[in-house]
Amino acid sequence: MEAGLPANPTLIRSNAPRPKVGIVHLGPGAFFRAFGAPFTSEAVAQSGGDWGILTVSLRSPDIRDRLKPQDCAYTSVTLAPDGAEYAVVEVINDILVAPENPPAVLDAMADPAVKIVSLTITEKGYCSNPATGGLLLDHPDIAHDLAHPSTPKSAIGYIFHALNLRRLAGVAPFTVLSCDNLPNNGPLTRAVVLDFARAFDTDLARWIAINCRFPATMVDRITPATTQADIDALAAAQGYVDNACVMHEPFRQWVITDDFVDGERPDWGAVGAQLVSDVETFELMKLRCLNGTHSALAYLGYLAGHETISETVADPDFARFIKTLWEDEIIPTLPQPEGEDLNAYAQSLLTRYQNPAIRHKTWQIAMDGSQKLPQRLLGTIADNLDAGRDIAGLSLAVAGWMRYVGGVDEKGAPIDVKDPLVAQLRAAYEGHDTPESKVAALLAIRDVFPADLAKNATFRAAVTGAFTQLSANGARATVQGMV
Ligand code: CS2
Repeated sequence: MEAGLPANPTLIRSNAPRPKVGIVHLGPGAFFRAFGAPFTSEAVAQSGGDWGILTVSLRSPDIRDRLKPQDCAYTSVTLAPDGAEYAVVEVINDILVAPENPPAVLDAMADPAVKIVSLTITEKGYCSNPATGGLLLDHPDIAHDLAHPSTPKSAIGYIFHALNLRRLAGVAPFTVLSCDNLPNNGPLTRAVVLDFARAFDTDLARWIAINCRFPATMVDRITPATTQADIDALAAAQGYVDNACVMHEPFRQWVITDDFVDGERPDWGAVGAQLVSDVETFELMKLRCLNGTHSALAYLGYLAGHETISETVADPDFARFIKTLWEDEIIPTLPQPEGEDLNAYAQSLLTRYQNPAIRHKTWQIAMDGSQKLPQRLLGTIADNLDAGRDIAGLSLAVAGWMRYVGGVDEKGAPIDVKDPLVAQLRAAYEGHDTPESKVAALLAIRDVFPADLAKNATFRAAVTGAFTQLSANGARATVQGMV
């Protein structure tokens, strides 16, 4: 090494020509950098097109501060059980931090060259009622955005006001592409944008309803949050520091409804995305099989003292538990997605969970449970109740969530519960003494549990029974008892 040079220089972007910006992406977190951005970068390499990405952080400057010094290049690290592969992704042209200059973000979204606004803003970013999907008009950010067209805060406010600017300028709308784990994420996004629009200007609502497109997607790649240890490991392996690197599993699957404004989109199909006419069956399969068992493992695994998913499923009782969930309670509720074998799909999920190179924390997946439970567990339970099928395992997962949001683990240590409803959940839990009354208070939260389900006697009994056992015997023994 030459004297004076740092041991590990920072990643430097190549001089490759940059496609012009055609996509504005809201939410530059690890999942987007591990999934949508590489797909787009590969599609451009394969088929060309002006599909450079301008990404926007709606809240914190952290990712901008990591990406900008590297000219928005970063490393996507594929972690297989037998080793890692590294690819530098250079498809992000710039990154903005919305609260620093909201009008600049609106201008970028209103640019006629932008054809797609894509989103990875997590479930809570839609400001919708998790149980019903409708826009929360009294959400503070939504109330703010209805009153302040040029300085929005929420993704929905940005989308609406940018569409307004485009209509005023006589420019066609962009396609809004939701890439979050919500059922029917396209129609859901359309519904909340239209709820917002109707509260602002019904004429504009009509224009959006007719001209804008909101394709649904199913997105899948396990991507734990990047840690400093990951950054250090990359530096040791590759000889450069990349503060914006992302770690993910080899598997990826993207199913998209092929419904874009003027048909304009990158050639994602050329690099493995499935462009279909109906995403719903794929989305249900993924939300219920993967995210449903992920949440079950997150709450019960955390309570049992497991730090990661791979650690949790290394415990044979937990592995058996989720296999039973798939076989008896999840797969029987699913319609058949074209070209998928549901039993093989579930089997491959277990293999993916077992990947020891992926350190996906139970605590990370446990986050925002109030926003996740309805589509991951409760819909499946409701379908089973209608069909007279078993709900014991899924009810144990719901009871695990209830114990978890109580905020104290099985050793008496506090749990750092992250959830937009944390205060309400904690109050329901702490305001009651017996398992029955705690469960009843949590079931009464209408943002999470639809009234019909909460009133169902079979469901109430199953959750109360599971919660009582969890409180008395702990998660390990309860899971063991169930299998
Ligand atoms: C996880 C998902 O954090 C979570 O809630 O269940 O992020 C999951 O890893 C992805 O949906 C996999 O595609």
